[in-house]
Amino acid sequence: MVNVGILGDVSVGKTTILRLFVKFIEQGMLEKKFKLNECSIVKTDFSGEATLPSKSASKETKTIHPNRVVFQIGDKMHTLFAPGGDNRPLVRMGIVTVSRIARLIIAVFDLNKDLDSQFNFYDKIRFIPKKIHVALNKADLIKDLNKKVDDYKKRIEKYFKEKRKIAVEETYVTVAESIEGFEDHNDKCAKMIVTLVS
Ligand SMILES: Nc1nc2c(ncn2[C@@H]2O[C@H](COP(=O)(O)OP(=O)(O)OP(=O)(O)O)[C@@H](O)[C@H]2O)c(=O)[nH]1
Ligand SMILES: [Mg+2]
Repeated sequence: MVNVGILGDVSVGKTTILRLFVKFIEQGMLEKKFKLNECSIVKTDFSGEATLPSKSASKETKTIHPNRVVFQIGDKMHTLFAPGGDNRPLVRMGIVTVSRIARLIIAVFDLNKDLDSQFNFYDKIRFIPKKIHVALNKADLIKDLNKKVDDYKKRIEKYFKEKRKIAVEETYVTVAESIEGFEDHNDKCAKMIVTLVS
């Protein structure tokens, strides 16, 4: 049983990563693509998702209470937790809880957003395991992807090493949203989770 915490600043795509993974399992894609034993969803909880009052017409939702997906590969059960990234006290409670109960952490970054504001999110979390994994998400929105990935990867590793004494074990470049032409990056996103729990 592995608990995986998916953390990151607001709107980087944590909930979308969870939904993509659920879709992969429900459509039998995990077994097919990664030659795994039988995979199944045990339980999902997306009830902490809410459309917040906002001035814009956007229908985008935010995670208030952590989303949770319990799944099984073969006879092993695992749980993914994705708290919201917002700064509201109620949302922050979820972040603190998840950062303490998860043995494995995926720190998700939005490649299309400035890095310093995203580091700010981690500055506020006291406890993070000494080794983490990084997902650079929204790769579909970036033109010169290799250059951007190199730059973000270096700066993220430096931030965690120097400021937090945390080692980045692996960096994955992902697209969590189902977007035509980026199926390979969807696969990488699902593979990241499979690799972590294996
Ligand atoms: N283009 C693109 N959009 C994405 C990707 N992943 C997520 N999004 C979009 O980004 C927005 C925020 O996604 P969420 O999954 O709700 O982000 P979150 O990190 O869970 O947000 P909070 O829980 O509120 O912190 C949504 O409009 C998603 O459709 C991606 O890989 N590419
Ligand atoms: Mg969310």
